[in-house]
Amino acid sequence: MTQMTPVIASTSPKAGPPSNEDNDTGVVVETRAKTKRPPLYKVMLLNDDYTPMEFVVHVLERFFGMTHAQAFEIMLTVHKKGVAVVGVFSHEIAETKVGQVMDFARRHQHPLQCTMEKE
Ligand code: TYC
Repeated sequence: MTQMTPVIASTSPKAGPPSNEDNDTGVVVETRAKTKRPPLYKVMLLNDDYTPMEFVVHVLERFFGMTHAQAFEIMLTVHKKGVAVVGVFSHEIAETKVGQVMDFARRHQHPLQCTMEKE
């Protein structure tokens, strides 16, 4: 779906696209394709009663490039509040991160849950 945005044209006509349309006011209106930034996705970690704190800290260091101090702080936020955003990414990167965390947790037999949500 391409949204066409009306723009008041400059007084000096210029060559080539975008297209000019004249209307009954004599005002020249240009239309151009509106560029949209791709949507971003929050990746979130959920608390549970069984995953060891050190494991969560390790996940945040390994898959989200956090320092030990940053990772420990975010882990404690999840532990106390139940959930925290650990990063914001494109759809493809967010899906990859969620998959990596879920796979790593499963391989270590921890119930840690990682989800994504449109920002
Ligand atoms: N609540 C867990 C515990 O007390 C620690 C934990 C923190 C688990 C963050 C998951 O996303 C999580 N061992």
